Amino acid sequence: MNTRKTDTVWAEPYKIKMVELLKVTTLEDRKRAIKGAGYNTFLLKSEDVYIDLLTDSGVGAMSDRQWAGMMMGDEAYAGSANFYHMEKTIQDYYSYKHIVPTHQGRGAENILSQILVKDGDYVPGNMYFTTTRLHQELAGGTFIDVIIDEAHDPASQHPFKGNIDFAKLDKLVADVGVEKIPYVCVATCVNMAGGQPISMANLKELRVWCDKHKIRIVHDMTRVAENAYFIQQREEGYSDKSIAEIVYQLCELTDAATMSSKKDAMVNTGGFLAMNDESFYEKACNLVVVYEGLHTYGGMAGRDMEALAIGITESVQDAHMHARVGQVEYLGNKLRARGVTIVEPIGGHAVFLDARAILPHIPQEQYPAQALAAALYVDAGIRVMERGVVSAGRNSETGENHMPKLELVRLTLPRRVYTQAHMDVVVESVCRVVEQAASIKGLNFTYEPEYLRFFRGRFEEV
Ligand code: PM9
Repeated sequence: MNTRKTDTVWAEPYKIKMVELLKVTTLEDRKRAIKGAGYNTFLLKSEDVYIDLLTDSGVGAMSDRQWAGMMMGDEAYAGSANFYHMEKTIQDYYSYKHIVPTHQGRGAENILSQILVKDGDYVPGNMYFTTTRLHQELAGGTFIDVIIDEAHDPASQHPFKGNIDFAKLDKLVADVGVEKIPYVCVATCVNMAGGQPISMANLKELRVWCDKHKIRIVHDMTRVAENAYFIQQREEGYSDKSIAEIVYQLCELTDAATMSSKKDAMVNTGGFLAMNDESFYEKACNLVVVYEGLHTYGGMAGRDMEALAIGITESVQDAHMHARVGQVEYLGNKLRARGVTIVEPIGGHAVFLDARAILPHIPQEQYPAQALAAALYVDAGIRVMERGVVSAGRNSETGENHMPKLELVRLTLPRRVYTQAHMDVVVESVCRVVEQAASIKGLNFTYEPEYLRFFRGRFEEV
């Protein structure tokens, strides 16, 4: 089945074979749970959650084919048959020649940064991602944001908010020189911008720019298929191309990639570093055995590599992606129609609430998005995630808080997991919380971890 711009119906191209029962909690239970979790939704127990929209990472529903593949796991220490199947699938669908498996995306980021980033380097990218930037910094680099300004404006309707601003790249070259720029990091469907795509035209222009300056392009391809869907729907000249063709073209324009397969590719764990360059591959093989495992498993079980190979083929099906993004749009459109301020346009993996607009009485120093995420959990047991000043962390040199323009709460949809009725429950709960927004209080840290503080930080009400 093929889907094109004109199709408005996005019914799921699958039926449900097994279900997982949910626990319903009381308001008192939830108040107790969020206080015990220090107002951090990452510290809640999953059994206390009704609808879990914390993340789309590792929480998708695998297909019967993927589960069948799990039974074909070849758990040999070296040379597992599943590795070769996965390697061939990545080469065929994503174009990269060499593949180094890792336990998840940040494993690939660690190896990449250790090989390519030197002390004093600058790594430009289309907006930061938490783990990606940290690995660049730990390797001695400094992240430089070169995304277009529209990406920092939640109300902007720009169809490709993930685009690179070449004036910002040129300025960086003029300021520090090309020798201090090991690569440009390009994410497809930029997570922290609200799941916003980069256009093919912008990536082609980047290819020309990077060839001119002899700088590599490293692709964070965690949500490449969602990006391809938006290109098919929005960009001139792509409406007749399949998602699979667009995904391949996007990857072909880049030199290397890091992948967290827990998202697009619908497996519970896994990732990889991929590249075309032989000597880079040799260095990555040297490091993967230190940090992850042998180069033919890199921290993944054989069965997980098999499920990943199958998941990649399912992730690029047009009907799958139409239903996937269709469900996110269903939720976003309903919230917008009820007057809730969300990031525009609606993204690929999540609907993002604009916490600044919803809680104007809470200053950014009191973590409005963190407070809104906690309040949403208390209302109906729906778990979401802060994506604002807490996630942004501190400047590694000055120790000052990064103060991002985007102060957001992310309602992230796991793939193939929840129904339209669940989305309706979410809409009702968000609207209730927004109506009572004036009663939500700001937060202060009571414990702030050194790295990636949003995962384990604890708070109290102001
Ligand atoms: N993303 C997410 O929920 C899970 C961890 S942060 C809460 O959005 C990108 C664009 C990601 C990403 C993870 C990683 C790291 C890299 N790039 O989590 O290590 O969205 O597999 O991947 C999360 P791993």
